[in-house]
Amino acid sequence: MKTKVITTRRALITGMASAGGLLLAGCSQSMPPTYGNLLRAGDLLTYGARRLLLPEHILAKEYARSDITSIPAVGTTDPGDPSSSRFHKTLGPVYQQLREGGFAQWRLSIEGLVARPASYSLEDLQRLPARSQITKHTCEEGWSAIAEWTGVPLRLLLESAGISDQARFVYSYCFDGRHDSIDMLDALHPQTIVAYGINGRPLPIWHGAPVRLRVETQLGYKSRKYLQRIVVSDRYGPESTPVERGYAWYAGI
Ligand SMILES: Nc1nc2c(c(=O)[nH]1)N[C@H]1C(S)=C(S)[C@@H](COP(=O)(O)O)O[C@H]1N2
Ligand SMILES: [Mo]
Repeated sequence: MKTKVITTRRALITGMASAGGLLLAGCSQSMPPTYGNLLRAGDLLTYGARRLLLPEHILAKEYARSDITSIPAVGTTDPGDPSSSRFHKTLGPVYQQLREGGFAQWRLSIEGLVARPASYSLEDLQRLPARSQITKHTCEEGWSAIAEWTGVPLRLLLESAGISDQARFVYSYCFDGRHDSIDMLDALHPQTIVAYGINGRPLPIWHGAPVRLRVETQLGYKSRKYLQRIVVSDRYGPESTPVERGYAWYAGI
């Protein structure tokens, strides 16, 4: 009996996946890179539906200042704390040093498939045209919070570096080793920013200092804190993404 249920469920999932596949036939841009992994069948449905049915750069709702709520800090709250289980053995000590120097030595590099690799200090980023947005952060664990985020559109950094035609993904490497990636559509989305401010103040350590990503089109865990490097690539990656920890790669909302 048990086997039958599993078989039916599996058939259903496979069926859904192939119906999705049919729907998206010839439209490889609508396939999430995790396609083919049964456990990730949900990625296909949300990713495919979003990429097919919604206009390319639909904006996430923005709120008024009076809607701002308190926001907890979760996941890594200090990548420079050697007593934390999240302390990364090579990146942790680097972060610790950068933090002690007030992040004056910190640089964000833009690398990979770009014509002009670049490296920005916090001050460099703060001199570029900024965008502020009051948005709702929705965590997969069931809470949400509204805050104002200020930073540089990732698009601006990518375009000034000159993205190659082959570029498909943008990787974010973080000081706690929790790396991730988004596709070009989300990377170039006007609300995807490299944020250095929250509610008009510099980003505190627990919210991702000195800068974090804000990816307003997806669940909170895609808004990676403690950015170190941004790498443009033609293939899915990098190592140590949420997929390896059991989360969906695409978490559209
Ligand atoms: N580098 C890194 N980024 C991260 C996390 C993390 O542990 N490490 N946690 C994620 C999760 S699950 C959420 S909900 C948000 C939390 O951001 P906050 O702590 O500023 O509220 O950050 C996301 N980005
Ligand atoms: Mo989260």
